[in-house]
Amino acid sequence: MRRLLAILLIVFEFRGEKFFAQGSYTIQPVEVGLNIPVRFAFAPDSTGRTFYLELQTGNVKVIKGTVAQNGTWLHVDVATQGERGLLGIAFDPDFSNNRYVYVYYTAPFTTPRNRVERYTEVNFRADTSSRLLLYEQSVATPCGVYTNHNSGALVFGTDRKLYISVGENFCSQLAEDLSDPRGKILRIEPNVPSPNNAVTTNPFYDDGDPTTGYDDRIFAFGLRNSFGMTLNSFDSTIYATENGPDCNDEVNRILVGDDYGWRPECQTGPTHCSCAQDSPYKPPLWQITPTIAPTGIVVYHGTFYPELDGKILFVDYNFGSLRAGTLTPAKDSLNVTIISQPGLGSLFDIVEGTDGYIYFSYASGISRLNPLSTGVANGNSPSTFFLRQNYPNPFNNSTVIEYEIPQESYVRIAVYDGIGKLITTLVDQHQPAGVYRIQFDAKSLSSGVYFYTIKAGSFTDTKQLQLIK
Ligand SMILES: [Ca+2]
Ligand SMILES: [Ca+2]
Repeated sequence: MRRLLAILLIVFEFRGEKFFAQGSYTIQPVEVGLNIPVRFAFAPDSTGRTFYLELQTGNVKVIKGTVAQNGTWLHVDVATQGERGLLGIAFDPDFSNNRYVYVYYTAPFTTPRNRVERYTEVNFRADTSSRLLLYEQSVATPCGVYTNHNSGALVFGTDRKLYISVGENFCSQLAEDLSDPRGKILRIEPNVPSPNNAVTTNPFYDDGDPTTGYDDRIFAFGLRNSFGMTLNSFDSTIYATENGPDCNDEVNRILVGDDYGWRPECQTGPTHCSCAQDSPYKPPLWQITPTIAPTGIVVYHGTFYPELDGKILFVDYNFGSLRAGTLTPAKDSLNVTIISQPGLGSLFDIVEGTDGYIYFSYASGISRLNPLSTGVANGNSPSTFFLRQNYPNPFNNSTVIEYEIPQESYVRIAVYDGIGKLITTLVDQHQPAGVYRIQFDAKSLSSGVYFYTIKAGSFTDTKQLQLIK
């Protein structure tokens, strides 16, 4: 009964959250039949490759466009118990020249070790002879040996240093212990081998040796398991998800030297959930109880989803939801709503593709969030309603339609064929004043004359477009 009550409580809390009002996103499968792609990343070069990590096989694999490539880019032997495995990937900021790729995984010793290694790509595979060990830490703790809370996120800062999220291996006392790297976000020099590769300006840097005095590699501390971490290129700051026990999951803005408050009294006991996570500790931007187990996180800066521009997007394991958070101007709080419930089970990672689309991974695949409409063309506030002639016109496959609305309006744009039959609805939502540009994809239509109509408030207009195949 107690268990049932707990489940009901979770459902109630979940239903109590607000969904976005302006329509719902559709989901487009990109790759299916994968084996727990726990994280993925787009190669920052012109090859159009997506790298993904198979959590439990230790394989790094590559998709080119939407075609899975044969073989593996890299294989590392991994421990697979609990949350162990292949956990993190990052490309060097100068990847197109130096071909460096970084991975985080649990190596299978008698007592396993979490590691960060760098590999150089040669002929589109990792050259295993190029291996450089950057971080290595046994999972043994003063509390015992546990299989969870390995974190494993890797991110480059705008300072071109490598940031590593390391969980406390289920030993809460380590998170506040400045002589241990666990329960921390570390910052290291990406080209110097382990262990004396701390950045000399780190807040607890003393002698450069992590085993004496402070662990010089610590950038921020007081964390339990910050599974997801991302660099927001607009404010040069790192944002991370944080997993509480049965309560107090968080999103944090990670600043140098800050203490995020995870400690033993928050772990168990009747009052553990009321254990303060705010001042004097660094308060979370957002927190939620009961646990959703937040995983991947990204700050969106593309144009395909104007309603999400600048928002912090994150996904979760327990409910498989995509959430979007809006930062307050002071950047001290996040207003979060669920924007999509794909129904694909647990979600692991969310990434903005080099093409500007939002992608996410689940236990057996990677999918794309389809835009509601495409981007606001510019920041000007138009003075009248206006529907422009599409361009190019005539067109082959795809054309762009631009329109202007001088005030917030309910906008509907639809395409009809020559006899007035509805072909598709391109926009159907409330939109703020602005200049908008949407793409009309006509790959599945045959050549001919079509019409597109806008209805915005009391304004209507129709124009003709010509498809030539
Ligand atoms: Ca030291
Ligand atoms: Ca906290």
